[in-house]
Amino acid sequence: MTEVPADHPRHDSLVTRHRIEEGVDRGITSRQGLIAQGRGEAFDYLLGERTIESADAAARVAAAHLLSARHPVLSVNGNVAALCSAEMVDLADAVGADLEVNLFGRTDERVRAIAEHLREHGAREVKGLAGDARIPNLSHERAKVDSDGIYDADVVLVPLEDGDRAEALGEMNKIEIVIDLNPLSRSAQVAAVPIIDNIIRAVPTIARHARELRDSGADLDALISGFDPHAARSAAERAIRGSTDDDSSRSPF
Ligand code: PTJ
Repeated sequence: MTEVPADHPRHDSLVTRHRIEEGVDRGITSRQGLIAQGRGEAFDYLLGERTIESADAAARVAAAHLLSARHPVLSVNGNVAALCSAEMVDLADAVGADLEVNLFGRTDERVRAIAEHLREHGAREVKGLAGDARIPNLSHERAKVDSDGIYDADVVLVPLEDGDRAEALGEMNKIEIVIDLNPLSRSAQVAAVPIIDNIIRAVPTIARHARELRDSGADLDALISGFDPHAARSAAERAIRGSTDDDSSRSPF
């Protein structure tokens, strides 16, 4: 890897790119994942590479959903594994969720490589290898899920996919939490809780909120019922467009 000087103005973004490249070299991330990274990076640049107030609020509501769930599952694809395996394992621990590998470009070899990578980062059990159930009305490989994993879940974290799975999961009456830097992505548009933020920042933020909410005995139902996903998406879109209408002026609550 080319050394990136710590004082380079785009240091963090360049290091992140290298992690995706490394993921491709290790057979974890798909080559399409390089393109997805570029799309995300452009939106993050426009957001100012920061967690806006509405995304932090959405992350808190996501934590409340995960803590209240009967069976929460965190879905992991090739980009998520390359960027934040340790953080996903930590979040799963914080909320008592399962981790499940679910891929658009699914091969058994890549599912195994990602599961192994998650175990190297502390995961005890990783689902997704069985693929013994299908999400109805989806024709591609992301439909393949574990019957005792995403298929059974009531709350699913769906990061980094601009696609139709989130809608299909909604049709199964599951609550979807989506992390995506693009507020107009199909997944963010149908999410019960869209978190418009970089996954690198969002996952530790959800875990921090989860631990705070759990320790303080906060009223999770009140937090959940007061959330407006449309307002959260609009606030992010205004922040990206650089509107003078500041993000903080319209709360998602
Ligand atoms: O590993 P696989 O085979 O399941 O494939 C995964 C990818 C990501 C290649 C696949 O799901 C895909 O093609 O995704 P898209 O359609 O490019 O969508 C990715 C979405 O994630 C886009 O809306 C990006 O803006 C967003 N995104 C990319 N990087 C980040 C991000 N959002 C948050 N944080 C990021 N770091």
